[in-house]
Amino acid sequence: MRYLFISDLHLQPERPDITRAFLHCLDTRAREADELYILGDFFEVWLGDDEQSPLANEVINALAKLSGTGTRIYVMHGNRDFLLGRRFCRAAGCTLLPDPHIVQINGEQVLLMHGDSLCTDDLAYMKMRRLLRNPVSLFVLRNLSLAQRRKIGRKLRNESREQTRQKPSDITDVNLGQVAETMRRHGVRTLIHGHTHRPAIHQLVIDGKPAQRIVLGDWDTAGWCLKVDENGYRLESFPLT
Ligand code: LP5
Repeated sequence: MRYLFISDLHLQPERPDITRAFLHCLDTRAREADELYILGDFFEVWLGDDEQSPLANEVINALAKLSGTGTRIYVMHGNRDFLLGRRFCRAAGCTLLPDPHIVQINGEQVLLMHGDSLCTDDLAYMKMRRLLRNPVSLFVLRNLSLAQRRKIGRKLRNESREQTRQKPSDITDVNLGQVAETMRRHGVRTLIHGHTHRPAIHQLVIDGKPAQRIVLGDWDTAGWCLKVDENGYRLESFPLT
């Protein structure tokens, strides 16, 4: 089996270069894979499946085309697109995964996450996450008008941009104790996540045994993907052109 993992593309009309690179990736790398996993922050901001846009339609059509060729597509929510829902997935031919989710790869249980829930030192973010992601808030948010969601979404992005600039970089990274505890709880030796925009393969020792944390890269100055096959894990970057 061949797997392809990507995350943090932040697709948006203002960055057609990223959309082009993604569509090219679907036609090449993803077509060679049996399964494609998109681990959150696929879109810069997703306000709900009722938001029609040329970009969303283009992406949905491209995913549906890929899924028609036999590649299974899985999508997980990120902190920017947690309102992405069933209507999108039905149209795009993909399956929405819970966060966290365990997948069997090469006979091993592998834990998949977006990664934001591991940033437990970022107390202001954790508070905001709890507030936005509880079932009552989600119900209320989904039932606001699109204009209201746009207004709140803009406010949150601006506030977040401002605050993130001022946070020390260790605060916005994962908490390593939380990583170990999460991997222990799920009984896994491999964790794949995005969110932090710090692509790397970290070799760990948890309870005296080897483990690894693979961090996917964000698509900004380059594109990033993780290829997995019977030979192991390869984190690759490529130009956006
Ligand atoms: O996204 P990124 O990586 O830049 O920053 C994240 C954290 N920020 C966020 C916010 C998102 O960027 C914007 C959310 C858009 C959601 C759109 C859909 C829902 C819209 C609602 C529709 C009704 O996730 C950032 C982390 C960073 O990752 C690293 O982990 O630090 O967290 C923050 O910056 C949070 C601030 O510290 C706290 C913000 C308080 C905001 C108060 C605004 C009040 C307005 C609310 C109105 C309801």
